Amino acid sequence: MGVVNVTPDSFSDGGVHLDPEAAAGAARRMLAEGAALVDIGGESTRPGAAAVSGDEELRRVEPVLERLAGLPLSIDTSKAVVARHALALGVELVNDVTALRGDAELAGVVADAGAYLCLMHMQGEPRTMQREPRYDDVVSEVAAFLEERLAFAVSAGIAEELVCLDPGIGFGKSVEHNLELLRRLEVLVGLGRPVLVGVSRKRMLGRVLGEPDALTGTAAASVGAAVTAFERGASIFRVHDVREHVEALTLAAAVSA
Ligand code: HH2
Repeated sequence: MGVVNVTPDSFSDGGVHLDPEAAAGAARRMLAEGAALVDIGGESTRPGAAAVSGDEELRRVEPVLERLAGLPLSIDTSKAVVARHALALGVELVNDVTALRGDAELAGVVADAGAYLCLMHMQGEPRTMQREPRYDDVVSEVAAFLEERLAFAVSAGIAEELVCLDPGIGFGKSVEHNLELLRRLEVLVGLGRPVLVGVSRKRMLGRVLGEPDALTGTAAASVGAAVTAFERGASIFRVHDVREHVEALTLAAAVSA
């Protein structure tokens, strides 16, 4: 899954893809490099990010989705109004970082469209989530949360076969919490749904490399993290550097096979 953020403030590509033509070009390039789909987002969820209105989010993403009609896309949104428009334009998957807790109408929109859905774990909300996140056992707490949100999605009429689960790397988690989730990813894989991991360029990578003030991580560190996640059963990788990940994961898959 390639990432294109149509935002001024995303942590890694903020401002780069604000022009719809540039955003569509980046998405096409990612598909040509081997991405199975591209995740289009109109609201940053980086730590400290401010929320945007549905109107503004739609204004950012709609011209991009129109230019990419017919291509495999997901929409990174928590808002029913944005998801509804995106699905009408042919988007196949709704990637909701609130796991259907942000907008009471979103579950119905996904169910009615028969769309794929990604449910992600987050402790707190983006503005404040990195202020001292706490868990007794991060892996079992994230697993219990995802299991509960999956049951909720199914009760709202979304087919279980259409749902993937995501530990939410960096969403209300310390570096050690993130590492523990990657280390014991099999517990989440054991929930029986495909596991998506989004660690690409995140600041924890820079911190592991010894830069306490890092705001992003490198492509090489991202690839390393993705390969370890693959080896523990992850099957969808949300990444900014598509070619590098496709090459590394093709190699890792060949070894596993
Ligand atoms: N991470 C980000 C955004 N959406 N969705 C899922 N399912 N999993 C993730 O880990 C995830 C996500 C944050 O990264 P990015 O989109 O690059 O930045 P920003 O939120 O600043 O736009």
